[in-house]
Amino acid sequence: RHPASSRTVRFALGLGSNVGDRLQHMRHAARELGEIGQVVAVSRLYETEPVGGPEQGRFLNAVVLLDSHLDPEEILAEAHRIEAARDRTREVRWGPRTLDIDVLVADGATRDSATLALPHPRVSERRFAVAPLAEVWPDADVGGGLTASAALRRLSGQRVFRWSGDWVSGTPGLGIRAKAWVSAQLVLMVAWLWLALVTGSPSPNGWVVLGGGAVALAGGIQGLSALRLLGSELSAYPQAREGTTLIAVGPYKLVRHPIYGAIILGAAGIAILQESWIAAAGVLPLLAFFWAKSSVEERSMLLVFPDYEAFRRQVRRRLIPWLV
Ligand code: PH2
Ligand code: MG
Ligand code: MG
Repeated sequence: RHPASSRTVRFALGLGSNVGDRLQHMRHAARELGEIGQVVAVSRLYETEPVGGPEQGRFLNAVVLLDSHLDPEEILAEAHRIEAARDRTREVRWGPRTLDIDVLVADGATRDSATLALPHPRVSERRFAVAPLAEVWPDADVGGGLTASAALRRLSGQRVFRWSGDWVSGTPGLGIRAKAWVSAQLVLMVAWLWLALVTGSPSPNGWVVLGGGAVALAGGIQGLSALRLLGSELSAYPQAREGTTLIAVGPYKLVRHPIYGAIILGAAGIAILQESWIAAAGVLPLLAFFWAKSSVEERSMLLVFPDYEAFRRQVRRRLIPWLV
């Protein structure tokens, strides 16, 4: 089917899914595309707000770069075949779909027929397509004299959230960035503790001891009960350990990241006990840090735990029950 003499063309294929097990549909597409050519790059996964069409759920989007001997029409036919295998139906234009595979760009080839237009006529206006495209092929010609990265810079609005990890193999690894998060956390916590120790001038006062003690105790209970549940699944990195399960009992019924919340509560309790306004103000950067870390962490959890999305909807608070 692939005569050795014919030259290969690089294709950028846009993948999208917003119905059913979105991640599995996307994985299926990436694997099947490997059967019709050489996959040379796969973008990260983007969770994106729907653009156009009826009210519908968020999409997962990604771009696969494929080197293939097939011509654009044949690639399109293969894409439709792969979509059909995931029970893709075509009822509403721009409506919800299990799997959508669009030919976005074919290197050096243009088309302008009713069934195939290349570059894809709307790719440069759609962040959900051009953001993953710019990641793997920044110089791709998206039409209108624009490269993918130039088109991305011109776009505003349209919210897209990039997930971390290798979504094709299901490896949640953040690589070196995971270690950077842990190092930053250590530095921040040590700096805060030093601040609390040098700025405190506690005079034993019943109310202060009671208030600070209660906050610290709440943090202690929340943190220890979460640690007990996690056991050996505990990891300082903002990603799940391999082979772990999603825990949704105990403190995890109230907050999604009870251990981070416990650190915040503990710090607030110590600041009160130390009667230090400076240490109390220093809790804010700690809070901001754990807010950001848990946000990165959740995008990695979404990759490995299919139930994480429902868990997130159910457990609204992130760090401290009834508060944040
Ligand atoms: N696809 C559409 C219509 N709208 N919105 C997002 N975020 N992602 C898509 O893939 C998408 C869309 C039609 O194919
Ligand atoms: Mg589409
Ligand atoms: Mg399509």
